[in-house]
Amino acid sequence: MVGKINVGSAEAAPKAAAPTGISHNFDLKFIESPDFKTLVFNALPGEEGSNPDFKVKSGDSVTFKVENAGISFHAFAVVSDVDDPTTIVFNSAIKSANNPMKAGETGEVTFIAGAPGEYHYVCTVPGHALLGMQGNFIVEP
Ligand SMILES: [Cu+2]
Repeated sequence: MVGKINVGSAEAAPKAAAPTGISHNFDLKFIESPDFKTLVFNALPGEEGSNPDFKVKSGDSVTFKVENAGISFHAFAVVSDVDDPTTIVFNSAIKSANNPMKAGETGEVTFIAGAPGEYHYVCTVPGHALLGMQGNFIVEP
């Protein structure tokens, strides 16, 4: 086998831009399918508005307003690894898996989008992102 190993001078990791002064307001609702097998944001899969993509620029101010319109407990954050709800970035959490939002509660968080990359917003209660409570949060340079 022939391979190539790159050593040193790797591309620098992306860095956060300076604040841009631009603000975004995003609204989300936690909802559940009647059989509770599907947990999503805003609308069931295939319906309009289900798990929307959000795209911002590094340095933008982002506010998420989130409503727990379900019957279960939920919590919110932007994460770097969609399979690991503990990989929270940008101080973006609303409540937590240990202290989640109850049914009918609302919450909001404002943060500055950091280093460019492809992130995900999820429910941070273990297992909920895997059942569908996840969407793309893209930070552009
Ligand atoms: Cu949840």
